[in-house]
Amino acid sequence: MSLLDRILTPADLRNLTETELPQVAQDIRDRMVDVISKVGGHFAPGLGVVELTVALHYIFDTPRDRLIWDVGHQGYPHKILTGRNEAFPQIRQKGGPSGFLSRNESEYDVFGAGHAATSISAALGIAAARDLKGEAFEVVAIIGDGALTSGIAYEALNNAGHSDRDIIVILNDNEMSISPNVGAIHKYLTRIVTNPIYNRMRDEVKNIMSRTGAIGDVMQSVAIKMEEMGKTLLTPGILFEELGFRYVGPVDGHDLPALLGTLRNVREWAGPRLVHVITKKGKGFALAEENPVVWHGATPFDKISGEMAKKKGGLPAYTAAFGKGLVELGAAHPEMTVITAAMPSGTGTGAFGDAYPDRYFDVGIAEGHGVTFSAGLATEGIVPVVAIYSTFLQRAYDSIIHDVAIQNLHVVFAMDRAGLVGNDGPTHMGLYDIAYLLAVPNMTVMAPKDGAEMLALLRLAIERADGPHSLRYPRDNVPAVVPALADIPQVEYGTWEVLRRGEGLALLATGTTVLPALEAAQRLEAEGINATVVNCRFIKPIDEATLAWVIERHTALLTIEEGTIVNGFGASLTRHVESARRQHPKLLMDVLGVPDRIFEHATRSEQLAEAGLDAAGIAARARSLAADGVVRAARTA
Ligand SMILES: Cc1ncc(C[n+]2csc(CCOP(=O)(O)OP(=O)(O)O)c2C)c(N)n1
Ligand SMILES: [Mg+2]
Repeated sequence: MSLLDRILTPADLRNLTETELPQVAQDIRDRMVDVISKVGGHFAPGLGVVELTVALHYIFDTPRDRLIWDVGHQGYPHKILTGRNEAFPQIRQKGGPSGFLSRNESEYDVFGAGHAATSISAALGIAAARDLKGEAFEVVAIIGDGALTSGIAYEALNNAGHSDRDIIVILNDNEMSISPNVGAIHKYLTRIVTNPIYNRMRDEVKNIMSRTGAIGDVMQSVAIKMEEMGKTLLTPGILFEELGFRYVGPVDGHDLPALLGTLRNVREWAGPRLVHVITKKGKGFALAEENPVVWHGATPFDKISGEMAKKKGGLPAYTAAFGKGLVELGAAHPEMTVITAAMPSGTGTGAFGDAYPDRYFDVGIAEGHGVTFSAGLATEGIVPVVAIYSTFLQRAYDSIIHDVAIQNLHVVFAMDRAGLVGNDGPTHMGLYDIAYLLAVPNMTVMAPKDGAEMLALLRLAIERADGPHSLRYPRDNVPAVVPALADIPQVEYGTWEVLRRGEGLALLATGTTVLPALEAAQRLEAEGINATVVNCRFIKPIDEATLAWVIERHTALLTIEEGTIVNGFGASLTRHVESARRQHPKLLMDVLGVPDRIFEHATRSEQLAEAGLDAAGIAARARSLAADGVVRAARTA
């Protein structure tokens, strides 16, 4: 039995001696390598915080003391130590532990996460609640250097430093976001860590302080002055000190005795405290240490060779097809730029950055800033393509309305991971963008049915210099080979595409649901239902001429979308259909989309089936609409 096997809760960990803790850390690493090599998941982030996690649960009295992990992708060691080691092999799979933190899952997951930079705000709220209730426990936020590129973290530091509340922030600095970290704060942190002068001179000031104790008052007051000066000039964390935090560090995050000693001290202090911990992303797995970008998240891999499982099927991901298309478009359009919010690899835009470094901007985990920055570019006639996942673009909603739409600026929004996202679960779902973008005046909202159409719509959005445009595509492989851009036909603005002409029933499908709708129509044909299928690639504006034809020629309409059923394509089309109802009083309409509830992690196909958005689900819904008799009656009329 390993030491880890004996730890069912952190209380068991706290019963061990300090000298046993390095072995616990080793056991956790072995467990992580073992499980993630089989099932995949976030890898390098967790490996980097093994000692930190052990030390935190050892020194703090969890769950009474509250640990609030930022993002949660580094939370695997925390899960292993807090009662979820046995279930760990089911991580990110249906019914297993979530890949992030979730309050439903464990009392040790104090605050759910998935998006970056919420930890300090949440911790401050918890500390304020504690003080209101007159309780006593420690509140500890653990935030990465990448998350510290997000404005929310500064709003929280600003508020917390001023508040004087008891709150501890652990800055887990591994000099990496998913990609190498960016920005001035990142440079500042690096200077703290790498500049030996800072550290040496601080030690000397301390030395003088301790010696003068024996020499006398005069020298002491001189020394205090020196310390003040020294603090201003030399204290490495002066930025945090000036914000009202007591700064401690840098501390080696893989040196357990150093971590334990520091945390033990810091725990005793009061007020806002920040501990700067230096870690190595991927620590303990050589390949992940060498290439933490690739090993940020891993697919199943061979433990020895490190070879990751290749994708089946041969067709590229939408992400890759998009990245390739961007490079082709960049050659034809020197005015075009690409903006990423810390996701060069996730969005596939890194290739554009390699080809045109001057026209590529990584703004950090700062989606709101990225959008307003793009609006600035657009005012000068530069064309920004803002590539942000559907879920993260939620962070930029005011910038979209206030900075882009009201000024009707030509900004192109490319949203990867739109729709059901699979194993990342509820925090990463791209289910809301249709609803939130439809509400924005001037915004063109587009959803391609496949990779070729994605590039055609992207080209259209770049060339059509008239206001904001958005397009959404899924976390999936393209359904068919994507030709070179020159061989992809132009799409005329605002037009739908009638893919199949039937009678009675019309399936009005958008984006990823178009091909499954076609398949559903084929299934229905065998049952005597001959459905029309329309590719509604423009969700806004709608193709009024084609819609009029559909209403004229059919008696039942079913809209289909891979987005929340609330205020989506179907809901917006209802308005148009209702105004035609006076001429067509018997027109039936039904709306199919993702039900209005939280979807937990599972594979994307499991989620599509659950939402009734695969071919079988679409056929079932269409069948029941047809069964209302109207369609058959129309067919025989
Ligand atoms: C708002 C938001 N944008 C983007 C992401 C995607 N993302 C997940 S982890 C990460 C990097 C975080 O870096 P850091 O906080 O330093 O953690 P590390 O992986 O280095 O431990 C990014 C960009 C996110 N989770 N949330
Ligand atoms: Mg980092």
